Amino acid sequence: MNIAFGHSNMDMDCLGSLILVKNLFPDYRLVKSNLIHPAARKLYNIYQEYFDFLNPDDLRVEKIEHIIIVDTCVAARVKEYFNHIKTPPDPKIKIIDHHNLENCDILGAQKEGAIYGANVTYLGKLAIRNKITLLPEEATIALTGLYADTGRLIYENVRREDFEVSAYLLDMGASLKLVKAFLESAIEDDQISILNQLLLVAKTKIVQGHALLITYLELPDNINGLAAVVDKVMEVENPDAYFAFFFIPKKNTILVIARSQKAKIDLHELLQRYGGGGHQFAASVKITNRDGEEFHQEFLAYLECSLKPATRARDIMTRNTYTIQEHISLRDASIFLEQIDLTGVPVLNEHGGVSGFLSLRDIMKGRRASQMHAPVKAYMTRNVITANGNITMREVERIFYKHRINHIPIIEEGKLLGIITHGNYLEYKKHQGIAT
Ligand SMILES: [Mn+2]
Repeated sequence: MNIAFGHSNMDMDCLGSLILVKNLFPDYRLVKSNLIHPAARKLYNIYQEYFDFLNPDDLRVEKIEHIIIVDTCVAARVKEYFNHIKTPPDPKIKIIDHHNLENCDILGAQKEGAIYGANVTYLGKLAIRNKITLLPEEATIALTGLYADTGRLIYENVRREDFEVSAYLLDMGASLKLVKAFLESAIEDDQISILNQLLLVAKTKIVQGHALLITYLELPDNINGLAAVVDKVMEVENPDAYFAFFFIPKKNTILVIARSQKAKIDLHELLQRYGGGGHQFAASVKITNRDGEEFHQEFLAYLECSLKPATRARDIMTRNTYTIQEHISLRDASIFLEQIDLTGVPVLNEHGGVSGFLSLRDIMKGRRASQMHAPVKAYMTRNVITANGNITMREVERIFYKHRINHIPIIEEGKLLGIITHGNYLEYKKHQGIAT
């Protein structure tokens, strides 16, 4: 007999991969894990008949010849299956995984895969190549897995192949409405009550220029799905980072769940000090035998001294910015802007102070009025919105949005220090994280 399985605690990408294995390798039976990830339960419950799963227990009486393992290459994550497989004979093992296969510790296995956003993508590419036709239900299962692992095709791990396979799955009849329904974490009544309480007690604290959201809540008992509630609060409040403290006196435990969307706030690194961890943008830690309020205060003090300072306007601005004098003609100014390939420049008066801003839009006005000989002074925008080099990126964003401008001259002590363009801002944003 030949079998295929994914990792223990099967998630959506794992289920999506298995449904493709079933189509690609029809002489393999799928084996289910005894554990299904909470986020994947709805998908699993509705579609279980399409997998026709064996239980690990069923393997005891079988002679296993070939095994395909999907979505992991780590022995500890497939231990539950091997506990039920008789040896000898030693089965031939093939691993199909989208993680770094150098970390593989399953000995003697044949390995294949590629670093794509989802494991579904690698198998989907095989399905395209082999002209496999899927049932619409199977395509929906696979696309749910692909979307789950790629954050709906927006995480940093996404490759063009993820889009290609998404298109193939849509062609096979995948329903985006159903995919959306499976991805949305159903929030239960007790989670909604916690969500309301968190929003009520939430406080924003500026630490090293970062806007941190802090909540502290005492709970009578453990509640499932707190992480999903924290994600919702993050979505609503949109802070740079969020630290949620839950104190459960009955259990003598404190749970800290943290989310970040800034590269400078590395949560894994921050929470390691207390024995926690996770990822750069999502991490948690459980503390026992400490008073909740006391630990909460200690942790805030720890943040004050361990957070790296936020990026400021002066860190990302363009220095040595071009300027023009207010007395030159619009015609000369227009030629100058063309030469330096910019859409606007600060205008300086005879004392070297910024007296206005001249953009292509201002020049257009002069051109329409046949006033190209007029001095810049006559058509420039006065009352320029400027800022100090100390402002945070959040403030930069707010100024761009509120005043609908494309440039912010950065001025200190009356002197022009540099300028922030949309380009500078977008370059900064490109290197930040996506909070999930
Ligand atoms: Mn995966």
